[in-house]
Amino acid sequence: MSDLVQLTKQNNIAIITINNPPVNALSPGVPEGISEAIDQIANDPSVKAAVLIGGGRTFIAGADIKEFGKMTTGKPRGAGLLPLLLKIEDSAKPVIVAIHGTAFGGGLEVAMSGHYRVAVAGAQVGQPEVKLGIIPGAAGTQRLPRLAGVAKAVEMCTTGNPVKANDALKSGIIDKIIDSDLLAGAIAFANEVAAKPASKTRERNDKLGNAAENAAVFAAARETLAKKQRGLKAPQAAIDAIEAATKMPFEEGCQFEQKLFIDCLFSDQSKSLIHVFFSEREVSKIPDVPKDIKLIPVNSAAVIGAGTMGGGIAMVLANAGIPVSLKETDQAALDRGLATIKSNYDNSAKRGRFTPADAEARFKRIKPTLSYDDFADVDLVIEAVFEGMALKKEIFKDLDRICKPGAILASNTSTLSIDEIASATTRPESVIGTHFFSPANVMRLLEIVRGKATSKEVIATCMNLSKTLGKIGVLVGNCRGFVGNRMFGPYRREAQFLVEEGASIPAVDKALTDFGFAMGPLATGDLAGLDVGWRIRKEYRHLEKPGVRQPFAEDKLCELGRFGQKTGGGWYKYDENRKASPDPEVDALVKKWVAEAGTPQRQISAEEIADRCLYALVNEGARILEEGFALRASDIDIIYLNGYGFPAHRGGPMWYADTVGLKKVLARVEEFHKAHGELWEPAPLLKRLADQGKSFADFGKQESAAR
Ligand code: 3H9
Repeated sequence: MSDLVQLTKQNNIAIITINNPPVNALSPGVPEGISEAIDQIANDPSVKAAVLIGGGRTFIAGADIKEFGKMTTGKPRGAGLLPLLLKIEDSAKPVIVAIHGTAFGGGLEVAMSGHYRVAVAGAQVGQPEVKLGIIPGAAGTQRLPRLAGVAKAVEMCTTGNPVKANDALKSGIIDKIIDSDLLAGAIAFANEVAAKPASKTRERNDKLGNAAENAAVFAAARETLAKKQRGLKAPQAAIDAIEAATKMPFEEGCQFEQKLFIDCLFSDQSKSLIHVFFSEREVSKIPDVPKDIKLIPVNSAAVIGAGTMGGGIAMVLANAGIPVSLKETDQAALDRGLATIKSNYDNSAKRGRFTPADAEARFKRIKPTLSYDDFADVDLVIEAVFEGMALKKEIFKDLDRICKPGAILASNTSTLSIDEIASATTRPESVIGTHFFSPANVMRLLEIVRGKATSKEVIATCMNLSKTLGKIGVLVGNCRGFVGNRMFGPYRREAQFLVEEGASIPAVDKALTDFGFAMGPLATGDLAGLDVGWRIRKEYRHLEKPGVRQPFAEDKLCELGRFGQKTGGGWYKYDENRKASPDPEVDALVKKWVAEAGTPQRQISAEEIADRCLYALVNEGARILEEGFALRASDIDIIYLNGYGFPAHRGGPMWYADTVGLKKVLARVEEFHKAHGELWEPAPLLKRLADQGKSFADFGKQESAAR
């Protein structure tokens, strides 16, 4: 038998244990091993029943996702799962599936082919396939509604969200929760049921509902999808497959599911989402930082600045159980900051995110202060005052004097040089950038900026801390705007140019929302505040090359006090509920300004709008990658997916460029270069990879192989 699966016996109960660490995925060898074990059990008269269990930290967490890439490139390995599941279900001796950790995807599908399922209270079950752009491909859409009912199956298969053991028990997915040792409990359960007739899930039709009820469930689910998962293929297919379960015999339903599964698996959406899955795990691997490096314990923290960012960061720390001092320079600002935090917590409690007691406990972890008194002992300080180098240096000089040796001194700067900030201290090795995104307590991205001297311990601690804080930390280098904002500049620049060249404001935003962004670049500017970019542009005007075209309409809007949502108008006008509508006044102003500037006007297609904005991201991303400010193309993708609303099913800007093909991308960039001048100079890396027929992903691989 495959060494990934072991068959043992305890008296009359056979125990099939899967041992394929880390998550017992159904890699080649696992299904074969289970199949062989079932055969042996059938032939062993001393066995009355079998327990199927996972070794290590979990039951089967699903199919081996790495194998999907091989399937779509024509090299599938291993046996299909469907026959195995029929074999388990047809076993004359009942199979009791014992679940701990996660029974996800193919893992739940295996579990549902067993005759009974028992689980520890902490276990979770789920069909997360949609998160990978696919649907269950081993009869999950056919067996789950038979166990849990149609509505529950639709919910689980379209959202991909797991359910906890308690909920799984209530909905009929599992039969019992084992409070003691799982294996012992499962064996006891097996002894109880061994002599009883066991039912096969595929023959249980009592929960499949009636046509009228089901029609309402499917219609409601399709309506939700149209709103919340616009353009996504897999959730739609999941509903179709479950609908098939209610209308077709089991075998036909399985064939129908299989066809949809394959369609989804071969789609660009699935390839992109699988790329996202692995990229999210890759991002925490830093080639020159050893895995076992000693981390600095972070048991207490302080935040400087109680504004929007500082307050949000304090909440993030408090939410993770870390007590935090929040410092301001004057009482009024401190009170304002604290009031905002309090109201955020109250709202969370009202919406049921936390219990009132929990919200209170979190709030109490934040200690307001006007002095540096508590700073001598804290393990981590995050400075979050407004963007001004002189002020930041002054603060870091103070911190250097006050904080204990080894304390991590972090800045939340979004643009300024970490090295220059660190130069104000005598311990640049302890200084690092932790760039949160607004609102800090909501946005998942954390850019961790490595200075020239930042120590590996400090880097590793901050990467680890990002997980503790529920964030996804991405290590970036110290360049202006770091990775995210450095790329965002050209992206928004093109959006403005397009308006100045004749595209309507809603047309520019629509081209990007049609691509999948939650918001277009101009509406995003209005949300973040147009004055932010305006101030930065004014500060860095001296760095602009004379004679190189720059957008001007947004600056002129700012000069008129139109900063976006917060002033009731920016590119759009906003009502009291901040609902946007096009503003004819802005159209007239832009028309006047471009006429004065002599900017030629023309019709611009949605395709050109999207290409101009997206390839501006890609071209800058390529420079960043080549200059080494991002470790991998996939890290840039993670930044855009988690901080800038880039649609996950497109995989991120660099992956998207790879899917289009770098030759095509380069050709378009060269066209724009010819038409619009030197801002579109193709990045050398883009040119090189395109000429070599390679992708950004290939570049990442070469790099990591070299390290
Ligand atoms: C499916 O089942 C389709 C079916 O219908 C069948 C069709 C025929 N495969 O996340 P972690 C790796 S689709 C391969 O850091 P955690 C992961 O890359 C599948 N590898 O741990 C990482 O590797 P590394 C449906 C996998 O404790 C390591 O394991 N199932 C897989 O935070 C540890 O992972 C899913 O979508 C896999 N299936 O979380 C479940 N899973 O150390 C996906 C993990 O080299 N997985 N790895 O970076 C998860 O949600 C989480 O990994 C899990 C553990 C909750 C299980």
